[in-house]
Amino acid sequence: MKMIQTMRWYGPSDIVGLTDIKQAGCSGVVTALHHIPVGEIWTTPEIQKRKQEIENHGMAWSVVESLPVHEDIKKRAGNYKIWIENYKISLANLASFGIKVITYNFMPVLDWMRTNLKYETETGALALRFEKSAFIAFDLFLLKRPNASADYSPEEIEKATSYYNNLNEEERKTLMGNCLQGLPGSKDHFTPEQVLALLDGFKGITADVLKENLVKFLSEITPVADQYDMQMAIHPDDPPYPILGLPRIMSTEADAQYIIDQVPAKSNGLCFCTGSFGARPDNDLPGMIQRLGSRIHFLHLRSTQRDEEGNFYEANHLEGNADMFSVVKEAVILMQSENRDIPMRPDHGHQMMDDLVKNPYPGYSAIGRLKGLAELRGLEMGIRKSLFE
Ligand code: DNO
Repeated sequence: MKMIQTMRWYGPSDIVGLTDIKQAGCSGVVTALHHIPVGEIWTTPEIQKRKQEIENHGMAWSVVESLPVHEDIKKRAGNYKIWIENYKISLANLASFGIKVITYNFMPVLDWMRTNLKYETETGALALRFEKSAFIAFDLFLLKRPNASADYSPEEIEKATSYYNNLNEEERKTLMGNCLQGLPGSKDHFTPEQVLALLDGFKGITADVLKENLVKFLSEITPVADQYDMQMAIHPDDPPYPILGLPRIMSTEADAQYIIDQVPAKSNGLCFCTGSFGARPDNDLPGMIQRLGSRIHFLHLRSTQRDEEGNFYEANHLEGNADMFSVVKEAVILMQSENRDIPMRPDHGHQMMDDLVKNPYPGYSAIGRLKGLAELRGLEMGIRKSLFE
């Protein structure tokens, strides 16, 4: 049994194309119909067209990432019933083409968050970084979220203030742009006004409410996913703790266990992202694979390097805080014991060499990801052969 090697492709506008992904040695592609507005139905002609494009390059559309969940569903407000019905139709449409692993997340308003998209590592390659003071400075002085200061300690505010005072105009603009990145796959940015309005819509949605709304959503869609033998894969929160006063509910092993216990449907499972879960020191990644194993439908392999203050950057795939040897070993044992292949993608990569003169989606460089994939693939082969051959 083997990890199915894939890379994410953002579709025709992605400067890292299908020929690149094929040359990287992938058999599968992870993509989404990013041009369809969140909530609308993914129609069969659109799915078929995308699938055909991938197959024309000799690969399979292995995983959808993401079939996004409309904000109304997270709040159970507005037209959420329509969006849920649409979601079910999109699932059935995807299943009719044999596309059955579906990634999504339940992070309100924003997807992943980084303060620096060009953090220089010691080799000169650029990595993504989350720096607490920078983020707090964004929240207090650029976004100007009402009452934001109540969320931080006086020391944190003092550090963020001096961080901000040391930035020049250009650096402030860059920080603002980094924090207001739009959804994955879009090169548009949110405006501060848009984000403030969206945040306002989540007033009164506590972590408990959001959790219950996720459980209700899963109870509604998993019968369809089960019927077509699909695998739902929730992506953990990134970073795995509350930001901008918004609740985050998929940050720990207990969070994952909770939704599995509440919705035991066979299709209900995880996108096990070692970068996101691994940004918290209390998440025991290899142990989580042992305990959540049968629910892991998709692997994102990446490692973060944390410091004591809660800052982190994305390290080389085999370095940083994630014990990638043990992670891959547990994944190999899991696949062998359950007699199944699990799709995997090297999550993100540094911007390096020729990537530096191009403008890839943040984290989705060609060479940096290829390096990560090559290292992970070698690690897997070594472990598999030493254990089973
Ligand atoms: C970032 C990604 C996330 C992920 C979504 C899944 O690079 O890992 O954007 O795709 O959260 O829904």
